[in-house]
Amino acid sequence: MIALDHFNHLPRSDAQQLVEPCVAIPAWAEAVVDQRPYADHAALMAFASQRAQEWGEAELHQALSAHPRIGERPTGEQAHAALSRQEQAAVNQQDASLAERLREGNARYEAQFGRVFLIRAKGRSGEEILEALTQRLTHSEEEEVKESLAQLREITLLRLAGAIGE
Ligand code: 2AL
Repeated sequence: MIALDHFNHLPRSDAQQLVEPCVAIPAWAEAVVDQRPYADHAALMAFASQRAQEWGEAELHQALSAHPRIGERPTGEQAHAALSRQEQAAVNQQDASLAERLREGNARYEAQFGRVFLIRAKGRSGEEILEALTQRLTHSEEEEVKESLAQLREITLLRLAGAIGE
C-alpha cells in the first residue's frame, strides 16, 4: 500500500502499474491515473467510482479475463492473481463438498449466462457465495448484467483502496 501523496507524484507508468491490477479495463485505469493529483483519498475514490458507473456489458466482458472462477484460486504471480487469492481466503479449500457444489454452480451459471459468475468474494464464506449464486440463477440476463457490474465495481474499489492509502 502506498500513500496518496506518493501516488500523486509517481511517474505515469508506475502509477498505471499500481492501478491496473484493480480491474482489466485499461480505459478506467488510465482515467484514474490521468486525473491526478487528488486532493484527498475521498476525491480519488469518488472519481474512481464515478468512472466505474460508466461501465456496461462490453466492460464486463473485458474485466472477466482477470477474475478466475470462485473456488479456482489462481496460482500465477501476476498482481491480480495474488489479489484474487486473498479475496477468496474465506472459501474453505478443505471442504470437498463445497468445492463440488461451487464447481456445479459455476457450470450452471456459465451455461445460462455465457460468462463467469462474478461476486465480491472478500468477506464472504463459500456457503454465502453459493447461496448468492443459486439466487442469481433466477435472474434475467438484464438483471444479471446489472448485478455483475455492481459486484465488479465493489471488487475494483476495494482493490484500489487496498493499493492506495490515505
Ligand atoms: C473473484 C475474484 O477474483 N475476486 C473476487 O472478489 N471475486 N472472482 C469471481 N469469479 O467472482
